[in-house]
Amino acid sequence: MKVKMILPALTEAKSPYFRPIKYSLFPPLGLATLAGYLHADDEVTIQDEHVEELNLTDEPDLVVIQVYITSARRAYALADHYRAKGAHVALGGLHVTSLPEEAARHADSIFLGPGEDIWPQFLEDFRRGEPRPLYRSQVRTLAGLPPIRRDLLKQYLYLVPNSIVVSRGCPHKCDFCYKEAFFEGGKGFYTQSIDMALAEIERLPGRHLYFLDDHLFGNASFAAGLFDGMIGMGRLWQAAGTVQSILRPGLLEKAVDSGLRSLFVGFETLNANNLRAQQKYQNLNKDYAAAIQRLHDNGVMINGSFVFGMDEDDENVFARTVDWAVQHGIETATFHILTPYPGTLLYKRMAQQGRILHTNWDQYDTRHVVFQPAKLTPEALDAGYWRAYKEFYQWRNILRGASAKSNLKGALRHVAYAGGWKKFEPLWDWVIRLRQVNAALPVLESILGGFGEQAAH
Ligand code: B12
Ligand code: SF4
Repeated sequence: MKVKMILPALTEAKSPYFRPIKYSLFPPLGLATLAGYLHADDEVTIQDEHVEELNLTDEPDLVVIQVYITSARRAYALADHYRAKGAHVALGGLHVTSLPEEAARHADSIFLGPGEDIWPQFLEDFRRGEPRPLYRSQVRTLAGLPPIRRDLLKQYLYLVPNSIVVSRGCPHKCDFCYKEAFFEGGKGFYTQSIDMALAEIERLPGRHLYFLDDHLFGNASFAAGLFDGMIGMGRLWQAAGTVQSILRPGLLEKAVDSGLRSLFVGFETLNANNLRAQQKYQNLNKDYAAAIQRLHDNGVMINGSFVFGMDEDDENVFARTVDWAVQHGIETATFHILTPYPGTLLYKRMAQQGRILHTNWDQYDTRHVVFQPAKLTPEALDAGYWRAYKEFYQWRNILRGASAKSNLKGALRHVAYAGGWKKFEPLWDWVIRLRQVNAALPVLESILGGFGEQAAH
């Protein structure tokens, strides 16, 4: 059987919003996971439109497309193309789960929720000639997951080929998050066994790892066991975690001992009423400054995530947030415009209040205003968002952030990481065009490793 798996690029691929370095970070791990269930004699290709031109002249029997909200329009065009050629088209992923009726118009089979139970079931039906139009995930487990087909990924096209996921979902329920919609009807948070996760890590070459788990620290005993098992492996790794988990005594230290060097932290907002409204209770009354201090004392750099446009946000929120982040020496920041993804509680609330401005999914990318803010105009929110990025990454502020570090090595690392990510984008574009992005991995490893120095802890 000939199987073609596609990760379409967001529809704005040719627009100024397409940042080659951002989209050359991680290979399509979800598709490689699904490919693990195919037979050894199936002919399989995975194509990722973020990093390569798609070949659309082939004649596969089965086409599998992963659909995100911002790539939905492109995904549907590709689906229509292959259906016209007679292929069976399977659509799955977050957007299909949120809006199954929309996706079903372009597919022979649609898949709701994670793929580990429904995908093998579909493959059996398909091989028997009896595929169903709809599969809905119910059994949530990562036990017995076949090895991920990393051999099908063009690793050299990515800065971070070693991305890894050892859990699914998250124990929390923030109302703007995709998570509740995607995991509806079953468990919303579950992990692999520690042994299985360690075996997967052992299989990955080199030093650097990036855990893409929503909340790697979400199950403290799993995380502690994992980190204990990784001590001595010589890894350098990055991941995402919550303020709450950073403050938990002991866990962060284990993570650092096993190679944690940079953490994406969802601060989201500095306003407690916003946190309450978004049901982000795990951040409420948590000492953000203490969490930052703990990370920095342990030699861990921070990518702070902030969301603009919540109901308490007014014209002051942008400058206040940037100033706070710089003052606390946060190395890199990711700003988002609040985005009500369909299927989320936030979307329902906004729709009930008549505040959804349009449903052009191309613009649901956290860089466009798609709803009516409470204390700002859409134009002011848009302008403030871009201003925040510009100001945070001004050299003046990068240097000010670096000066918050207690030693020269820390300050240099701050400048190299923040500057390397945002200030050298034309250089990144050039490296990507030469298809040499993976060659920059040793530079990233050197910065993460504190230029060869162990973390302070
Ligand atoms: C890595 C990542 C990226 C990477 C790479 C994406 C990739 N290679 O898959 C990059 C940097 C390119 C990226 C870009 C963007 N991302 Co992103 N990204 C992620 C992240 C952190 C991890 C994805 C991942 O690898 N998961 C692990 C694998 C194993 O799971 P999976 O991919 O979901 O696949 C499973 C299921 O979805 C399902 N499945 C998927 N497809 C199919 C198909 C079939 C047929 C079947 C049966 C099953 C199935 O089965 C798989 C196994 O269970 C997620 C957060 C998350 N937890 O998912 C955000 C996330 C997907 N990104 C998001 C967003 C908003 C974006 C951007 C718009 C950001 C931006 N402003 O540019 C762009 C849009 C990209 C696009 N093409 O449109 C949102 C998506 C919201 C939505 N409703 O679609 C998420 C959920 C983050 C968030 N919490 O808001 N992203
Ligand atoms: S903590 Fe993060 S991943 Fe978990 S529900 Fe909230 S936003 Fe989603």
